[in-house]
Amino acid sequence: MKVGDGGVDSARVDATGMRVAIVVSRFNEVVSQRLLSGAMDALIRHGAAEKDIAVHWVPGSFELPFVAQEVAVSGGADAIVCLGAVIRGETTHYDLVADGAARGVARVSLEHRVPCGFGVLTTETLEQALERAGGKHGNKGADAALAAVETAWLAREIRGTARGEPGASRAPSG
Ligand code: INI
Repeated sequence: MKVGDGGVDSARVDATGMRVAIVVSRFNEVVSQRLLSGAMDALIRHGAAEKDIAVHWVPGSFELPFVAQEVAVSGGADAIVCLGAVIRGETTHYDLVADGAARGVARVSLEHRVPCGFGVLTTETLEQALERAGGKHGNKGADAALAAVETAWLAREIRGTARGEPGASRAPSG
């Protein structure tokens, strides 16, 4: 098993033929644009076709769950990736936005049975966020994308709809 920094078993991550929706927050765009690039790169490196990746921009992280829900209800995605950056300011708004995004995305995932990768950074400073968006702490957008794809495969296996590899019948290569 090859497990990367993001906890993903890379031997299980095959995005070939998978329809992925990325919902990304425009707030702190300098960070979220890098998370988006990381997610796109990772998906394409693991076999996704660009035409099968839909990107939906939303105003802020608080809006991520609603649009993720719309995608889930439409049935248009096998996996959803939510990206954003919530950076602590001087008010408690930070906690409300971060909490709303996390709980909302989790709820969409469970209620609609669509794996949702959670790539929303919650940091004290912009610098810490950039370090996690392609800097010295990796790219959490890429990690969230691969986590969603791995989880989508797991769901296919459990539901018995896997069409071959990677799947239960496939020996991990690493
Ligand atoms: N949205 C973010 O994505 N990150 C933040 O850091 C942030 N802060 O700090 O306020 C933020 N706020 C906007 C929020 O997500 C909503 O868009 C807004 O409240 C309108 O609903």
